[in-house]
Amino acid sequence: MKNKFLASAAMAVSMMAGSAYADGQLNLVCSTQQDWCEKMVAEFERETGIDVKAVRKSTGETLAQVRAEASNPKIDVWWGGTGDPHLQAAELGLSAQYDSPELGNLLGWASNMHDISGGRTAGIYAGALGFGYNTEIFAEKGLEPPACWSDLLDPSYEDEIQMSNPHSSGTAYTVLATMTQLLGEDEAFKYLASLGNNISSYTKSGSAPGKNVARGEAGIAIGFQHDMIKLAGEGFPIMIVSPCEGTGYEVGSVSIIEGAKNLENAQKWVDFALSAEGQEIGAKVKNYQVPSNSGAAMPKEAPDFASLKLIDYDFATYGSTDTRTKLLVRWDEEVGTN
Ligand code: S7P
Repeated sequence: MKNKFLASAAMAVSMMAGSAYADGQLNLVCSTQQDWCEKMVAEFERETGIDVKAVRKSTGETLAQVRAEASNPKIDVWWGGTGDPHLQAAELGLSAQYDSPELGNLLGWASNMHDISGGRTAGIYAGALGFGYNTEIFAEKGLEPPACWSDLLDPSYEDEIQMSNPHSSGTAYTVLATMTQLLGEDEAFKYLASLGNNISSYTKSGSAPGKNVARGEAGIAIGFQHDMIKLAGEGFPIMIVSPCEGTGYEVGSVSIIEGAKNLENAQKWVDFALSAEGQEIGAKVKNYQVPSNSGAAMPKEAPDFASLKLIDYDFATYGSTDTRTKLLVRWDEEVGTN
């Protein structure tokens, strides 16, 4: 792998000498945590000599930018973030088809994203939804820890819960899609509207509720378990719960943007992001998603998917424009944000 990137770097440098300066650049949007984005960029730049301009944005926000810039894309590659908006980008022709040589090394749930998107995205990691509660706040207020999605409706949790906004956040859209798959659409919206009584804030980013709960600004966060495991590992008083009814999960994905100005460099990024070496960078900065490359080491802190009660998440349906649009419109009409 390393030699391949070194060879690519040499090629990029020689092309830069004789042609466009853009051959040595890459414009990246990361929808992962900032620390993972920075470390990936540093390693990729070191391996390839390509100069990466990176910015971190939530998943829904990135999809909105990619849609707005369709006729003149500013982003070359979109790395990370929940798979549904990547699938929607693929369906809308906003991402480019690419068959990385690493595809054969991916686990089935990750290559499935490539298959259902017509080759326009691929899975890089998986993460399961759950909740985290602040053990100090719970002890102080004498609250009972939640075990199930249904427990979150308990009036004792009034204004104690935070989740993100499904328009900006892929995490919250995964919650919306998960509840729809668990309860059926009408019941899911009844549930989410009741849950709204206990929500103190709908944040823009999916990882913000966990961070706020860790700092004692709220009692319960709904989000990805790996984000809250990281906070617990850093010493914050947060306990992670996997809901008793079962839970949904994401397949974090990577997509090259259609019309990317630095296409070859974008392909090199995808190869790196799908490689075992590239995926092992996450755990070095305490990001504990499950890697999609079968050769990548599993972080020991990652939730054990085999022991979780996971729903059979229907990515083709919940990543489609029709379903995503319908659920988000219904969210605005029946839940909204406060
Ligand atoms: O923090 C990592 C992570 O949980 O964030 C991604 C998320 O979609 C991006 O945040 P938004 O919810 O704000 O869109 C996940 O893919 C990833 O596991």
